[in-house]
Amino acid sequence: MAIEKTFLMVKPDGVERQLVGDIVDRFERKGFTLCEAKLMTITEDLAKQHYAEHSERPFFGELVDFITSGPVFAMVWEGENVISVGRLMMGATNPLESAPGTIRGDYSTTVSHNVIHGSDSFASAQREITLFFGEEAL
Ligand code: RTP
Ligand code: MG
Repeated sequence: MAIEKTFLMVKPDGVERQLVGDIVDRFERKGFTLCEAKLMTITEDLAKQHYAEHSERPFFGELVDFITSGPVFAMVWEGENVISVGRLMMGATNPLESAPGTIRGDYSTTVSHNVIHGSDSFASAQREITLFFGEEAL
């Protein structure tokens, strides 16, 4: 049994559309445990660090502008295989592949405004939890 932690974040479009409660509810009903949460506005510097792996991609500027455009709801969740199961619950990045029943599949039609972020690996989870909540949240 792999009990692990992941970093999840409702993006500015999801906060604006008042989807925070629904998203928290989905993860609680699944059986995961909320460990940390805060409503915050991401600085340009934090956005660039968070999405550093995409810094050479053509959409990087738009991505940083979007994620800093309004408050996000940052969270740490714990549970069995929560990193990969959380990604399944989010749905695919490509809106043509995000299935109904997933968060993106239910609430988003575009790749840019896609409601939620989730760590994509153990290493990403460790890095992102530390970046947003400090090492003590690991
Ligand atoms: P995220 O990091 O936000 O959880 O999303 P993800 O893992 O599903 O996707 P990733 O490949 O990490 O991309 C990060 C975010 O960049 C935007 N994106 N735009 N225009 C494009 O082709 C494109 N590709 C990716 C998306 O908003 C994606 O969530
Ligand atoms: Mg990603």
